[in-house]
Amino acid sequence: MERTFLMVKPDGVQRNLIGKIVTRFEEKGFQLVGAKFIHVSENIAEQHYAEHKEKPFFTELVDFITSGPVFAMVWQGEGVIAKSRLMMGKTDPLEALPGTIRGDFGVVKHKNIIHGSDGRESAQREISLFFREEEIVEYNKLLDSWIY
Ligand code: DGI
Repeated sequence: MERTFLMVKPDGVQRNLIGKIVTRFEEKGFQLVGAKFIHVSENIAEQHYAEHKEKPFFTELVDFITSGPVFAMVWQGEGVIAKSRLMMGKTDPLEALPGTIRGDFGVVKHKNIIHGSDGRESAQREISLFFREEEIVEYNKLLDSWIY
């Protein structure tokens, strides 16, 4: 089953949005298979944002994601990578549609509440950057027979 990496960023944590965000993905029918509340180290932050290394806002990105605790998660489900990107909304919260997480809760690009992998390759890379294999929990949910 497909998996993705989602993370409530420091602004989402400070604004008490962890519960609401988790609820959206639970209610959609996706399954939480990994979670941890952590302070991201500078080293992990730089690896996580490696594709933005040349961008002028790279230092800002690393400073922000290391500025406070984050809630890192692995979610599983059919089409979870693309669907969670839709549920997050566009990068710029002012462009993100109402009903999306960024559209409902964010205002500026550099404080956009949530991160989510943008494809299969990045999902795999990000999951293994933040989680060890044994930290991913495999389990059956009875409800799945009413979702699939
Ligand atoms: O995958 P996304 O998070 O939607 O967006 P992305 O991979 O293009 O950018 C990663 C993060 O970088 C994004 O969530 C917010 C931040 N960002 C993107 N563009 C800018 C930016 N931050 C600043 N300060 N300025 C930008 O232009």
